[in-house]
Amino acid sequence: TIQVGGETNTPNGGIYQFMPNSFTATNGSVITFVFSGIPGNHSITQSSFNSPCEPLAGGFDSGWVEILVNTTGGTPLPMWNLTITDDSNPIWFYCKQLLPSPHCPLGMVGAINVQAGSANSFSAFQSAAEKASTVGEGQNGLVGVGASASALPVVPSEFATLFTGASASATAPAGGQTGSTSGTGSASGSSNTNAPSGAVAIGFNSNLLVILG
Ligand SMILES: *[C@@H]1O[C@H](CO)[C@@H](O)[C@H](O)[C@H]1NC(C)=O
Ligand SMILES: *[C@@H]1O[C@H](CO)[C@@H](O)[C@H](O)[C@H]1NC(C)=O
Ligand SMILES: *[C@@H]1O[C@H](CO)[C@@H](O)[C@H](O)[C@H]1NC(C)=O
Ligand SMILES: *[C@@H]1O[C@H](CO)[C@@H](O)[C@H](O)[C@H]1NC(C)=O
Ligand SMILES: [Cu+2]
Repeated sequence: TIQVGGETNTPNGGIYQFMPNSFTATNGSVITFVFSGIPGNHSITQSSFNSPCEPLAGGFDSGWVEILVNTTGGTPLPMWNLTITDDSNPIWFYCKQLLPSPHCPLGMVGAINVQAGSANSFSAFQSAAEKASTVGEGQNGLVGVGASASALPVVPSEFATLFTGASASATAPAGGQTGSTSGTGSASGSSNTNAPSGAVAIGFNSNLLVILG
C-alpha cells in the first residue's frame, strides 16, 4: 500500500510525496495506491529514468484524483490498484499535477524495482525530477510498461476524479486482480461515469455541484 499525498505537516515532503516512494514488487503483485491528505489532487503517471516528469509512451496513468474532504477522520479513501507484469526492469512514475505548483519538481516521484548498485538509483531519479523545467500532463491509459491497472481509481462520493485516457482499451493484466476486471475498463467508483475510449470521465459530489452551479 502506497500513500499518495499527505498533510502539510507530514515529514519529508509534506503534501507532495508518495510514501514509500521506492519499493520492490514481484510479478502479479498488486500495489494499492491510497490517495490522502488535504488539499490534494494527484496522479500516478508512468515516466522514465531519463525524463522523470514526462509521461512514458505507452505508460500507465491513474488520472487525477482530488481530495475534497479532510481524510484524517476515517473516511474511506480513493484507491487505485496497479498490478506488476514485469519485475525485471525498474518502473518509474510521477505526479503530473501542476497546481498550485508542479508536484514532480517538488519531489513527488516514485520507483518500483530499482536495481541495487545501478547508477539509475532512486535518489538520482528524484534529483533529476527536482531539476525538471516542464511537467507533462498528457493522459496515458491504464495499461503501462511492466505494470497495468484494470480499472480507474475507485473514488468514494466525497472525492472527485478526472481521467481523459483510453480506459475502454484496458485489459486485465497478467496475474492481475480478480473481481474488478472489466471489458469496458470503465470506472467502478460510485462517483464516476463510464468512460468510452478517449472520453472524459469526471465524478464529483453534490457539494461541488452546488459550488459549480
Ligand atoms: C484534518 O483533521 C485533523 C483531525 O481533526 C486535524 O488535526 C487536521 O488539522 C485537519 N487538517 C486540515 C488540513 O484541515
Ligand atoms: C485492490 O487490491 C486489493 C489487494 O489485492 C484488494 O483487496 C482490493 O479489493 C482491490 N481493490 C479494488 C478497488 O480492486
Ligand atoms: C516477470 O515477468 C516478465 C515478463 O513476462 C519476465 O520477463 C520476468 O522474467 C518475470 N520475472 C520473474 C522473476 O519470473
Ligand atoms: C484536478 O486537477 C486537474 C488538473 O489540474 C484539474 O483539471 C481538475 O479540475 C482538478 N479537479 C478534479 C476534480 O479533477
Ligand atoms: Cu501530486
